[in-house]
Amino acid sequence: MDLSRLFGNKSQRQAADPETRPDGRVRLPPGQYLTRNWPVLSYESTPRFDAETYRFKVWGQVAEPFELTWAELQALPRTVLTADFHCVTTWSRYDNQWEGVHIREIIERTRPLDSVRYVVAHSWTGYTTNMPLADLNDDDVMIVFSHDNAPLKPEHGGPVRLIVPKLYAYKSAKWLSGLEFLASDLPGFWEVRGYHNHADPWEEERYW
Ligand SMILES: Nc1nc2c(c(=O)[nH]1)N[C@H]1C(S)=C(S)[C@@H](COP(=O)(O)O)O[C@H]1N2
Ligand SMILES: [Mo]
Repeated sequence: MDLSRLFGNKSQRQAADPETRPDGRVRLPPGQYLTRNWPVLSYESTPRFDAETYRFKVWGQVAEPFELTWAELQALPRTVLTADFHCVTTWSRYDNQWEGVHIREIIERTRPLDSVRYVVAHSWTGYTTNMPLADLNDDDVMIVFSHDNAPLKPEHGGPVRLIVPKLYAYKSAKWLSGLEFLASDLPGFWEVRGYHNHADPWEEERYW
């Protein structure tokens, strides 16, 4: 009898549901549960988007501050990436397929000065969220326009949001309008209201 058909062999199990990540951490961070649907969490109501007036701004302590129109932002090189998403309210959603502009496309163009340690992501609603430059400047961080092969829905931050998979999702600003590079830290919307300043899911950095 072929037991692997009953239980699956190890490599098949890992392919279907890997329990550890390449960095050795468990896939599901402590205290999280897995959901297959995608909850909406916004403090503000879903804003309208105007492609004519939209600008993506990059400023602060950078060699080249810049401003892109919607068409210019759309025209940057595109990347597709699959990543897990972890909300501080304890749901996690695996294998989200994101398409958009890799963060390094922005960082290479703006060239943060050596003094930069932090970045604030801004939404056109006024929402902000802060993180160390080192957490933003990572292989899996993107400015995305689509999710699982469909345009990003307005309530999920469409048509453009930030995705920082390795931190709790409040760092993934919806309705992204810009990035501000700073030498010192500037806590954002939730960070001044009791959410942890750093938000590493594997350290359960949820609240103060
Ligand atoms: N502009 C804005 N971005 C935001 C939020 C918000 O309230 N406003 N909520 C954050 C939080 S707490 C989470 S969990 C995720 C939720 O993203 P989703 O609604 O697409 O699931 O968006 C983050 N980005
Ligand atoms: Mo959240």
